[in-house]
Amino acid sequence: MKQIGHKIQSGLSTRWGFFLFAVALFWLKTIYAYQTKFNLGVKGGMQAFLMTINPIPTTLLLFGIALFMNGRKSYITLIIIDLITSTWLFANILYYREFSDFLTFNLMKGSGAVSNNLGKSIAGIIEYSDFLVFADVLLLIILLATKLVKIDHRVFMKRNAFAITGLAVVLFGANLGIAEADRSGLLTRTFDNNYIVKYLGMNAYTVYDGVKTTKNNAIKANADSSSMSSVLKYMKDNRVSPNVEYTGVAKGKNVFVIHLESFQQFLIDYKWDGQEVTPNINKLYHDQNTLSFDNFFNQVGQGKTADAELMLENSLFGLPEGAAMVTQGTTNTFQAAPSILDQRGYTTASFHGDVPSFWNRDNTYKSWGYDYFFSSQYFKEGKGYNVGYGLKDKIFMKDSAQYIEQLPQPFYAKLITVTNHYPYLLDKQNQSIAKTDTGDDTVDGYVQTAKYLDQSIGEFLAWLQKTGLDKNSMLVLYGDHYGISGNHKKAVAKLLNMDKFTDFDNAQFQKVPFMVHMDGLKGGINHTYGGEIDVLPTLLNLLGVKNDDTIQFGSDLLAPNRNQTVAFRNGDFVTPEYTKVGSTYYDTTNGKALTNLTAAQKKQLAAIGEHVTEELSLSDKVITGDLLRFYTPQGFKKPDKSKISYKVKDAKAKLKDSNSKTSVIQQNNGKSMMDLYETDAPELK
Ligand code: GP9
Ligand code: MN
Repeated sequence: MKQIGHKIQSGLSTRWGFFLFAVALFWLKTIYAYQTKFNLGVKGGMQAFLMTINPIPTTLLLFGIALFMNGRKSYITLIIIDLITSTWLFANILYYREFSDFLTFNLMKGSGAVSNNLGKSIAGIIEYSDFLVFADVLLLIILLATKLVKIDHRVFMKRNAFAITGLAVVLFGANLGIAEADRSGLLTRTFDNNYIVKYLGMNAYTVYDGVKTTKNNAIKANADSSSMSSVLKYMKDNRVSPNVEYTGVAKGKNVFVIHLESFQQFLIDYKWDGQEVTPNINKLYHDQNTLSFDNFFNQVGQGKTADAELMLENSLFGLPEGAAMVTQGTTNTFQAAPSILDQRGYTTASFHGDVPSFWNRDNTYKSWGYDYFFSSQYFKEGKGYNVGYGLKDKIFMKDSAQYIEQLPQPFYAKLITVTNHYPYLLDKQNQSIAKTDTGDDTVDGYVQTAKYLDQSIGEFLAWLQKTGLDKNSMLVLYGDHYGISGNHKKAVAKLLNMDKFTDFDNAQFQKVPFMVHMDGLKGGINHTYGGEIDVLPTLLNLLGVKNDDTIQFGSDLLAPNRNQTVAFRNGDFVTPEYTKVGSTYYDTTNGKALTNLTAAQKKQLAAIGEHVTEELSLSDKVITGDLLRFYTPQGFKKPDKSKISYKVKDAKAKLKDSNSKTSVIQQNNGKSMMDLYETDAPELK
C-alpha cells in the first residue's frame, strides 16, 4: 500500500505526471459541471460521447502552454491557467442559472451597464457546490505547498511540449469533424449556444464567440445602403394589411404600456391557496372591452427584458446573443414607437424603478426618441422600498402617477414593473398568499410576487378610473418572458398538475399575456398565434398611424390573413399546427411528437423553418449592420438626441414649462389628483 502511495507521489513529482493529473482533474470537474450545473439537453450516444470528450482538447492546449516553460515558472503558469479557466467556468455556471445561456463577449462588453444588478442577483443564486469547480486548483496548490508533490526541475523537452499542442489541435479537429457530421452548420447557422458547448465545449465556445464579436464589428463597417435591398424585398413579400375594422379606434388616446415582469400566461385564472393569484389582471383579461390573446408568446433571447422592449417598440428581434439595447442601443438608428408617436404630438415617457443604466436604457431610450425616462433617480427612497432590481411595484406605480398627471396629453407611457423578478423575494408584510409547495425554492415564491404585482396593477387601475384617465386612454399589458425556466420541469409539472412536463410543454409554456383594453373597444379572447414582434404593428393600427413602409418584422395581430408562425430566438417555432423544439417536431394540437413525417409535411416544415431563419437573420442584419441609417420611412424624423435629457433637474423644468392645458393636473384646475391614489403598501403608511 505504502509502495503504491510512493509510486503515485513520485509519478506526480514529474512534469508529465503533474501535467496529466491537472488535465484529468479539470476534465472530470468540467463533466461534473456539465452534468449538474447546465442543462445541455444531451440526446443520444453521439452527443453524450462528444460532451464527455470535448473538454480534453482545449484543456490540453491551454494547460500545455505551461510545458514550454521550466521549473517553478512552469508550475505557477499551470496553476494560473487552471485558475482562470475555472473562474470562467464558475462565472458561466452562475450566469447560466439565471439566464439559461453562456457568457458572451458582447454581454461582457456591455457589462458596465448590467453588472450593477447582476451582482445583486448573483448573491442570491450562488450555491455552495458551485465552489467545487475550484477544488482541483486548491488540491494542486496544497500538494505543491506541502511538498507532497515536488517540483520537477529537469528541463522539459520542447519537442514534447509541441507534441501536446499538436495532439490538442488534432483532437479538436476530430471533435469538430464528428460534431459537424452529427449536426451540420453547427458554427455557421446555429441560434443556440447550448449546442456549441455540448458539442465543442465551453472554451471552444468562448473562442468562437470572440471571433464572432470581431466579425460583427466588421459587418457594421462594411454595410451600406445596398444591404437594405434584401430586407426591403422581405418586407414587400411579407407585409400584411392590418385589420381595417380596428384602424384608428384609439386615435389620439393616451397609451399606457404596462410591462408585467416575468409574467406568464399560465397565471391567468390560476388558483392557489384557495384564491385567484391575479384577480385584477384576470378581470381585465375577461373584460368585454379587452382584446386578450391566449396564444401570444414571448420571443426573447439572452436580452430578456431588453429583448422584449426592443421587439415591442421596434418590431425587430433581439440578437442571438447579448442585448442589442446594450451593444447597439447607443449608436444605431431606430424607428421606434416613441419617435413615431412623438411626431404625432405625443409626449413619450418610460418609467422604471431601477437604475437608469440597466440594459443601457438611459442611452437607448434617446435613440428611440423617449422624451422622458423616469428611473430610480426620480423616486423617493425609503426603508424597505426596494427589493431585487428596484422599487417595489406598489410604490413604483404610485410614484409614477405623480409624473403621469404632469405629462401633456396625449401621452405614451410605458411602466416597467420589476418585483415579480427572479428570485421572487418579498418581505412578510407584503405577502398575501402562501408559497406553492413544489419544493423548488426558485419556483415557490413566484405566486407571491405575481400576486403583489397584480395588486399594484389593481391600485393603479383604480386611480385611472377615479381620475377619469381611463376614459381617454388605451391600456396595453404584456408579460415580457418566462418567470420559471425550463430547468424546473418537475416543479412546473406539479404547479400545472401534469404527470410530466415535456420539451413541447415548455415551448407552450412560453406564452405570456398580451391585452389591449379601452372603453368601447370590441374585445374578446383572440386565438391567433403571435408574439412580441407583432405588438408594434398592432398598436399602430389601433392608433391609426399609417404603417406601410416601415421596417417591422411583425404583423397586426388582428389582421385576418396573417402568418401565424411564431419564431423563437433559437430558431425553434410554434404554429397552430406544428411546434419545433431542437430537432423534434410536434403536433401543436395534441403535443405528440411527429415521428413519421410525410413528404408533404417535410416540405411544409422545411418551408416554415426557412421562413423563421430568414426573418431572424434579416432582423439581425438590420441591427448588426445598423441598416436603418440607410432607410427612412416617409415623414419619419430621426429624434434629435442632443435635445433629450433624462437629468432629473432638466426633466422637472421641462414638465413645468410644458405644463400646458393638456396635463391631468391642468385640466383639474392646477390641482394634483394624487390624493385619489390609494395603496395599501405598508412601507408608505
Ligand atoms: C432590470 C429589469 C430586469 O432593470 O428590467 O431585467 P431582466 O432580468 O428581466 O432582463
Ligand atoms: Mn424581465
